[in-house]
Amino acid sequence: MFIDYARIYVKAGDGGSGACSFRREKYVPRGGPDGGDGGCGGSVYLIASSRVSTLLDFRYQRQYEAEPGGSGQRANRQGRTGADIRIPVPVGTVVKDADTGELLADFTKEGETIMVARGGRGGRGNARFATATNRAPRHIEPGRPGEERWLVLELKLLADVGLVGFPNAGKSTLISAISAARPEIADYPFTTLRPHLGVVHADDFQHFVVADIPGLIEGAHEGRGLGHRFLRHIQRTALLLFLVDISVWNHDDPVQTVHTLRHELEAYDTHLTTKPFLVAGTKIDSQGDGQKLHQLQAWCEQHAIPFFPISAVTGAGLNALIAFLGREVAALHHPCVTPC
Ligand SMILES: Nc1nc2c(ncn2[C@@H]2O[C@H](COP(=O)(O)OP(=O)(O)OP(=O)(O)O)[C@@H](O)[C@H]2O)c(=O)[nH]1
Ligand SMILES: [Mg+2]
Repeated sequence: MFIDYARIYVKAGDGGSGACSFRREKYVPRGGPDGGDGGCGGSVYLIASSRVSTLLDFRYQRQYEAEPGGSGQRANRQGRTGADIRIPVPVGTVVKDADTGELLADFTKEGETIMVARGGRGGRGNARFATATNRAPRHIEPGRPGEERWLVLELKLLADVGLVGFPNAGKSTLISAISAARPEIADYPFTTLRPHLGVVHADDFQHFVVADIPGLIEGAHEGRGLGHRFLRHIQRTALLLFLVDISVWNHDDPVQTVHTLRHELEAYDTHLTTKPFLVAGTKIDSQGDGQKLHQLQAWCEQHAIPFFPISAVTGAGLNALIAFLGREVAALHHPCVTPC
């Protein structure tokens, strides 16, 4: 199951309390205070790991509590330090404080780590309170409580190009044709129920990552279809590729389709409509009289929007599309672009 949202509770360990004790040894009268300090409580960390790919684990475990520090001991011995907890989360996870909404982390690299709850400090033992005038203090400090809070974790896939289109537009067929990704493909709407990533080799030196997300429909922002749930996965892409089915079987107006898709993106996050985008007319092997293809192409030219007629089934137009995407992604200096 692909889970991309979770709420978890984290609690760091409380500090141990300081000890109240006096040295007692044979032949040493009035030995003086020797109560040690309490140990610090363990802290809670999140660490980005490529070994986990979804937030599924957080369905089963929602509470994470680190170990408390041990109490101080006699003979000036400090209490044991509580063990830390390190919770692995997928690379691409965004972490926020659930109450304040404050952004705590945006993990983009393997191994990145943040502390989300600091362990409480141990309290001081009575040995620390001895002064010239009070040589036998009985005062000690309790340990400080460990921090606790609720966190919201959101997984946002890291991709360079996001595929956006109505259900059945041919998004999954395209990503299967140009990468090793193998999402489900079928001629009914909402075949794809979770996002998929595919790596596309633009040439010998460059590759980029494409995200196939479940289809959008008009009214998605009101919860229709699968709603907006998956749009968070294209928020970080450098570029959007709109797929418009121009085959004879599809009766939607192609230009209106682009408007509807953009409208839905805007309703989710206005920033998405500021991203550079291009349009591909899909299924040109079945374009019939070509009327819709020409209509869409003319409209794109008029608005200076790059346009590519393609067929993911025959492979027509795919090389030109891949070359263009590769150049654009490289030009936008997206961090995902790396030499092969
Ligand atoms: N003839 C033809 N059929 C295509 C082409 N691309 C996709 N199809 C067909 O169109 C149907 C839908 O394709 P998908 O790739 O599953 O569409 P999708 O956009 O991923 O759909 P959802 O996952 O439901 O959003 C399938 O029956 C595909 O075989 C194409 O280039 N030519
Ligand atoms: Mg699909």
